[in-house]
Amino acid sequence: PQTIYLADYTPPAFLVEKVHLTFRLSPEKTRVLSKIEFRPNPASSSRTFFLHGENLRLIGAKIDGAAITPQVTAEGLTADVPDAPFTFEAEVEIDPAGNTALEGLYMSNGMYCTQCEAEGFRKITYYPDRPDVMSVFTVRIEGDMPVMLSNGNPVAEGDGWAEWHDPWPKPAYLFALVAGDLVNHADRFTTRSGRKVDLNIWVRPGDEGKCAFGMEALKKSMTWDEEVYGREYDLDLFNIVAVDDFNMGAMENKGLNIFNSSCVLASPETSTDANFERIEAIIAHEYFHNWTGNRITCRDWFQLCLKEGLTVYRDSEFTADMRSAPVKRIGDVIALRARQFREDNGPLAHPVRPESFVEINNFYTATVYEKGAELIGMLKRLVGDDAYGRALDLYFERHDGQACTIEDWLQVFEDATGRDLAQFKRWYTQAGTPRLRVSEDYEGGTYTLHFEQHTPPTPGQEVKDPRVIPIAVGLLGPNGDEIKETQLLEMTEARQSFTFDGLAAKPVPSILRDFSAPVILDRETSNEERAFLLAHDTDPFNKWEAGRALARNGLLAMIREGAAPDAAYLDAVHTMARDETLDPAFRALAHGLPSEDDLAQSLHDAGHTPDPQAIWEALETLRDARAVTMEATARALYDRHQVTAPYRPDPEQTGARALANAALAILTRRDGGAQAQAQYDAADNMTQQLAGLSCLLQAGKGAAAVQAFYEQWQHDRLVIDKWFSLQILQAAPQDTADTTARLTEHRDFTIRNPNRFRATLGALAMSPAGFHHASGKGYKTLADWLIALDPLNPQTTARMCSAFETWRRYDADRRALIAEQLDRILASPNLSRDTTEMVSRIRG
Ligand code: HT7
Ligand code: ZN
Repeated sequence: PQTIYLADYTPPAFLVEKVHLTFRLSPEKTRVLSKIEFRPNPASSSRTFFLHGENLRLIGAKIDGAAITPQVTAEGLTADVPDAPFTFEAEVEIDPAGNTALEGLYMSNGMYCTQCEAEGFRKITYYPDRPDVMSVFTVRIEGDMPVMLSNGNPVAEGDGWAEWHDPWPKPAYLFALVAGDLVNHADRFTTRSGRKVDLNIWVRPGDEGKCAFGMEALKKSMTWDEEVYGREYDLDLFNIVAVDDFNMGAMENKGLNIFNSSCVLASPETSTDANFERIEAIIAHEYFHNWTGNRITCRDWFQLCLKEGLTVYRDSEFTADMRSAPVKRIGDVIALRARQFREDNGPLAHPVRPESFVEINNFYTATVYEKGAELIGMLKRLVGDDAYGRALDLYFERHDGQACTIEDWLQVFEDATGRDLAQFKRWYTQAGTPRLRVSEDYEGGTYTLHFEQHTPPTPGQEVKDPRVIPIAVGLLGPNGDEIKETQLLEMTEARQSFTFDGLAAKPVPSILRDFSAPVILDRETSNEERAFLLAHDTDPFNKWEAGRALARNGLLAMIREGAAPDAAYLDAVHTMARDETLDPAFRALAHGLPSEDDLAQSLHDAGHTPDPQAIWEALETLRDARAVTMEATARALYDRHQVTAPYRPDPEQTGARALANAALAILTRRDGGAQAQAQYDAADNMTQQLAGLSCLLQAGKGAAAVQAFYEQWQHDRLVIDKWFSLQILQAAPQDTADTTARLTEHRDFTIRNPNRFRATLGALAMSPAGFHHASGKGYKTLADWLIALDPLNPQTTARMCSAFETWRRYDADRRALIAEQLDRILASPNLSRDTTEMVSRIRG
């Protein structure tokens, strides 16, 4: 397959003024008629006319009304065209019902729906399918569907047809069409300048009772973007549609967002607190794209982080404002380390702005999204809040309606602040997580922190230059008081020292507060100091981090040396649990232990070969020891934090339930599941019911509840996804692969629905001890199913191959078993470009 390089970018030869599309819908033979007004691009010297197009049956084409016979290949068409504005027309036939890849126009439960990002529009008709070609779309839909939607505003409708017009020029990846038997949950929003906007969430009949939360989230997002970024909505209508078969979470098509139903439908009985929070964040994310992505889009797909990093950053700010900022930050860092640090550390490492790709769908990664968002957070820290506001205003003013690059983005910051960002740009171009070694000395009242940065090699990038790293530091006195408030140190050299004068005693440093940069801090320190920071640090992130480090160190000693559970950790976590001045949500987070994958990476970093079974056993031993120490406290916490008010997915109730459920997990190790059964039986919401079921499975007492749960919820596909996942996640390591295989034979398992596939095979991949079981059956089960899925849905297959990305950490036997499966996948006939690229990169 062909590799595409950023360095090869050239502007489009032709621009599109207007496009008119007519869809004659039919499940297997939809006709798409296009009329496209082209003009030569003055910024291009090329006059080669090429339109992308894949899997299209060309019926006919015309230029300025005269029939032509273009040259057609598997990638698109070329034709001779005038060196002046002209109209191109084409009629093509496509097969939505046969489209299992869920890109382009496809069918989901009898409903037509599209997914065009990144390069799906070329599966609908011939078009310059690149984000720097922006045009005004008019769309006519003909069919016998009760509801037929497209972007923008409805202009006319009749019996069996509807016409839509979107006044905002957009790239083809933001095109959308939906047609089906849908019902809407409607509302209205008035923008601050007085525009009245109709809001709808369109769902399958029966789901209308699960839309209210999403609608509130949408209105909150619209208000927040006005208040915080001064951005108003720009159409009279905003539609959201829920779709069951969808490759990712949601899509920000102009005025017609399409959502995976799992990311919009919510009710207390069927959704957990975590689901509610995620739905709120995704609705916000897609809405915020209207400005950061749609009004200002990307010049090419290498610039994906321009819209995704910024929009993730904006949605995390939104959640921090709506809920608890520290809890959001800690959750984000847990996710960043679990997904992005893992990626940066392995064969799939790539810069936030990659320089080449084979299949762009493989670059919708944690690095582009989450590290991309961290870069925005660092920029804001470096320039300050006011300057950030000025830079964003300038960005919107200067680039509205344009397709931009990271250079444009950084230029705006340079112009708004006068700062030179040449060094900062390395964050976009260099892959890998910098490691920051810290040492200290104290003499005559002066305390010095010495830092040394180093970024290990990543594929294709052996040597890295030093980056600018914003390091937020505070100092605590020996009695625990804060003696120096947080200040931002700007590290620009490979090695750099910073001094603090006038100190009466050697302080305890709190370094990288609020996780001020996405780096790994290497600092030799004692458990006493970690316990001290856990007790006294005023920075919530570093307080949590201290507890996490204490737990990790104790676990590593258990795994490596067979040590007993660390008394300092048990004591500290117990004290913290009883501290009623602390937010319950924070305490629940502080009860979480490092993940199996996190421990495997720590062992690998320290030069040890991780044994997944030993890691799992150490965690179990520590949890058992904690249950002995904390039994009475867990009982008290459980009782004190029961929510008696009617269910609300707000931060207060969510925090209380999280802490009570953390206590329940502890209690279950002492009472054999009695309390969990009582909670399961009494639960009137999914958060409580699922926590009860999870504890029962953990205790080996889940059989009856698993059956009852299925019978209660078999009509609800999103709840049944949870049922599939939980049984796999809670299986003992030796049973994980067999449980997965058994569930793939269940009548409700289907390879065609990405949510169900991920709920099942994704759960296997997310259970390290089971997935890496020495027998190799975890690897084989996953590989079998990836091979089966690839011909149907390459995008989801390729994404799920990342389960194997850490394979070089493991022992020779496991490496051989994994290599065998990777080679087997690679040898599959007609393997997709997506999966070929991913597996080849992983295999190395
Ligand atoms: N911009 C979207 C990314 C996307 C996508 C979404 C759904 C299905 C396939 C997709 N390919 C790329 C989602 C977002 O970041 O908001
Ligand atoms: Zn996005």
